[in-house]
Amino acid sequence: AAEAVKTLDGWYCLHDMRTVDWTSWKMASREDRDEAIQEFKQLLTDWEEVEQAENGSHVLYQVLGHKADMMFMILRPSLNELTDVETAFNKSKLAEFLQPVYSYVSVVEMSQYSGNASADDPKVRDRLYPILPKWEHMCFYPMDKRREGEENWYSLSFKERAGLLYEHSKTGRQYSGNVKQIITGSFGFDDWEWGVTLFAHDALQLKKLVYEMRFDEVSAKYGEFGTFFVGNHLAKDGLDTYLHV
Ligand code: 76R
Repeated sequence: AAEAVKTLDGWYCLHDMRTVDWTSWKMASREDRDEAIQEFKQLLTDWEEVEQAENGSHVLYQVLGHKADMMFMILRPSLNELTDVETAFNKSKLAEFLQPVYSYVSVVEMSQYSGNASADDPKVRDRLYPILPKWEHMCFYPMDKRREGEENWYSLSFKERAGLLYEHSKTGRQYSGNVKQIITGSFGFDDWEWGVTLFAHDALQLKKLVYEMRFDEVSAKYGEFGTFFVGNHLAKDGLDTYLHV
């Protein structure tokens, strides 16, 4: 067998997509809507405190298209804490007006193809336990590495895979400062092998990076992709406007 790469793993991650049931939201009384918004803001304030204490992080984006309306990405030190966040949110009043449409469970991952990064290195810690950027745009999609006939990532040698990922990282680094990527591993946790989360100030940078990477051998030959979600940052103080009917 080819040798599996060692990984460093950080915070656990939940991507949670919901659509808003605008019909029942409009039918609710003004008091009920206000109460739902206030309670949700309090939940976000609680999560902000967790983030300030560097015990996790979260972001909320407003999704375009019919796949979802809201996209949460939440990071916590354990699956248990992640479940607690999910459950608290599900019990909230706002959640009564939201339909869960997609979710993805994974853990922040750094693969160790080039040298041995140490989890004690502050730079490595920032990668494994990231405070998520609140940039204007976010994109999420899950992916696999193909295993079909001659094109089987899992039968390539360590050296071949490391070489292909080195080429991949050269493309990626050209977007440094414009796109921030977080790779999360989901072997054993969810339906695909990795989650890809990208943040950008300019939405076009997301398209350009993903397009350019399609030509890197690792993506061209071995990449298989799931559903894409793209959205705009939704800050706590933008919620009243977003939910105003
Ligand atoms: O960790 C590192 O930064 C070292 C280099 C690196 C690795 C090992 C790296 C850099 N990636 C690595 C691993 Mn990546 N990445 C993706 C996608 O759409 C596609 O074609 C693929 C989705 C994007 C957009 C992206 C971006 N990368 C991985 C792995 C794990 C492979 C394994 O372990 O087998 C996957 C699935 C994956 C997928 N990658 C970068 C980027 C960017 C922008 C960089 C440069 C980061 C920087 O140095 O600033």
